[in-house]
Amino acid sequence: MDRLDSKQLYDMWTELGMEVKLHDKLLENSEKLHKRNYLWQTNRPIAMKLFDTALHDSHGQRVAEIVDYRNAGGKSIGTFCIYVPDEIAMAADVLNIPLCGGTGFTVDYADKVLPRDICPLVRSTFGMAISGTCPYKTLKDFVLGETTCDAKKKTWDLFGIRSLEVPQKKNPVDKALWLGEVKSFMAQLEDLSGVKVTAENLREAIKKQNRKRSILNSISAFRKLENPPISGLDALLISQVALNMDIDAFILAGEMLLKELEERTDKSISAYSAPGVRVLMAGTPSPMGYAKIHAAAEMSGLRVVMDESCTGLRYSRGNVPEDLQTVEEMVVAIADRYFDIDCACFSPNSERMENVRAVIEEFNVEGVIHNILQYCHGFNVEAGAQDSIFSEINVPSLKIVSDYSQEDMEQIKLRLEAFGGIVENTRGDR
Ligand code: BJ8
Repeated sequence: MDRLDSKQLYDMWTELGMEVKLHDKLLENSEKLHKRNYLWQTNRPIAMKLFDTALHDSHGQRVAEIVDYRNAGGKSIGTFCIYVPDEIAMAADVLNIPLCGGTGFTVDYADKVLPRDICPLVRSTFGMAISGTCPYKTLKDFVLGETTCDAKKKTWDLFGIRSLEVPQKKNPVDKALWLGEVKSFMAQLEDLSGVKVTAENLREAIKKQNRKRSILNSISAFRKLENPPISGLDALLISQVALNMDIDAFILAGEMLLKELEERTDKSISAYSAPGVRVLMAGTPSPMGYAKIHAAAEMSGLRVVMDESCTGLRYSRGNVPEDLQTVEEMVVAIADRYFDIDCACFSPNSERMENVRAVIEEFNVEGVIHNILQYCHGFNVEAGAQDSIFSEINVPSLKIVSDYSQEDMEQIKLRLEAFGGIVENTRGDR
């Protein structure tokens, strides 16, 4: 569709019942942060402009596309977690709109309804809905939560949101429960859209979602190089917008970027202008709008060579087999793929320990930053368990617990600079 001009965008937001003036301020704030966090980089791939635009469009042109889609009878749901199986939604012809908030701008609004001492991700998301600044508020047939952490579960209860039951353990009984949930999710979406999930449409959806994940993983593979042609910050931006962009547009943009990354590699063009310590970002997700810790790290001379969070490898790891024949076989394989996600809501969560250790080796990681959103107890406590593994292999780590405010940015940078020095000093011990 044609790009909307500012008057058309204004009209669209008004028709969607949004608080347009407040939303303008939110956009102003987001643009400022985008400039500060990303645009200081001097050697970005040209194709990153596509993802900058996607970020910008997430409150404008992308919304217009979804308005069009719904006006033509398309169905959509709002969700908050990477456990929601995208393949099933796509096969049932229902658009899944991830709604996790990454802006600190709306947190104060949520604080009128929710306790202040819960995770900023939940407060930001609900602050957007409550303040009239979420353009997707009326663009969905229903919202689906999930039973992961307590903050989310209880917030869904408060707002009367149905939840997908994500078990807390990984025993056979839990796996059977999860498969049942995935099947009931499928039936619910079929009812909503009137589209039956068949072996054909499900296989196509599997292939498309696999392609999207493979692109993300191929981009990540360039970060294994000694001089990565793409920064950790830009890789984060790509993961963030991947959740919001139209999947075909994402695949196209991703393929263009991959071509450019190959060319940059051939010509030894690095995203970084100076040598730097290679770090893994581990822990909680950094949803669109939040890049404070990644930016602070790379501004402090560190290189974020992998991110194991849900806005990183946890989202893209593992494809679904494409050669299965029946809907039942495919649904089981999809349920298995999502059941393998290593969120800290699981107890125990030994897969995550193994996965992180493997990433450290694969990406030649020299230090780990535990990037923990304040009040996310699961990831915060797990950071301690991981540290005992890291000390066995002499990989230093640093835990940063923070929120969406910007006040602590300079202090965090100082801590990260000092951490870089510690890692450099321990290089000989590994
Ligand atoms: S699979 S990490 S997207 S639940 S909201 S758990 S940060 S206290 S987002 Fe998540 Fe799914 Fe797990 Fe990933 Fe902690 Fe905050 Fe809870 Fe959070």
